[in-house]
Amino acid sequence: MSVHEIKHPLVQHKLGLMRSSEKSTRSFRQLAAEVGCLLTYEATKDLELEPYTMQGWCGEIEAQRIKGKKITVVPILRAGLGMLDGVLDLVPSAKISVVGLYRDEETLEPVTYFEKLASDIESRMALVVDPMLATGGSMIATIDLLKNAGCTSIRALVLVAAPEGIAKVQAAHPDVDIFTASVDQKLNEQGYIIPGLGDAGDKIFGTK
Ligand code: U5P
Repeated sequence: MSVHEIKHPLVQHKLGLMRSSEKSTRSFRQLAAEVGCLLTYEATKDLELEPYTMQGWCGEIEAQRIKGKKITVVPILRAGLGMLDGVLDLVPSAKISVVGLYRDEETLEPVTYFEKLASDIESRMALVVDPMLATGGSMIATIDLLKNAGCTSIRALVLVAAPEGIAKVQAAHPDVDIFTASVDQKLNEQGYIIPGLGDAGDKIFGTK
């Protein structure tokens, strides 16, 4: 497994804007979708293609299309919804598998309260989206759930990741690649990423 820290200037510029304590809900939400879109571009660059023929303007031509079943995007409720529109901008016919987890504020352990997965999950690539990979608990629980349902191809897309969370996901699921705009310094005692973005869910939904 590997961690892909996307150094593209657009990604770094947009992430920098998101870190400002001055950002409005509207602007933070828009940037979360935009960075989500750019991470999707990177995370899908090795999708397998297959040739097919069709009628073009000058007769029969050969073109390429993505092979296999459509991707499923897996937003982890609720913050993951903030990246969903950006991902769908690039893969508009993806199926959406929603997973609801909350973090127990005492134990920091994830608790599943909602799960509705796309059909034929075993033959789809899953792009799990959550703005923050902090302790890694939510991501590991979601990957566990997807694997239990038969999914074998999983990638994680997170705006910001903490080294502690990356190490945990790597240990639990070495086959899952992580795509992120930044590997930040560390977690604080409350499980927040430093410098991070603060509470991404609150910022996306304007609940603070
Ligand atoms: N979270 C934040 N900001 C942080 C750390 C965590 O918003 O600095 C939230 C995210 O909403 C994410 C969840 O969904 O906690 C991930 O936490 P964890 O399970 O990786 O610890």
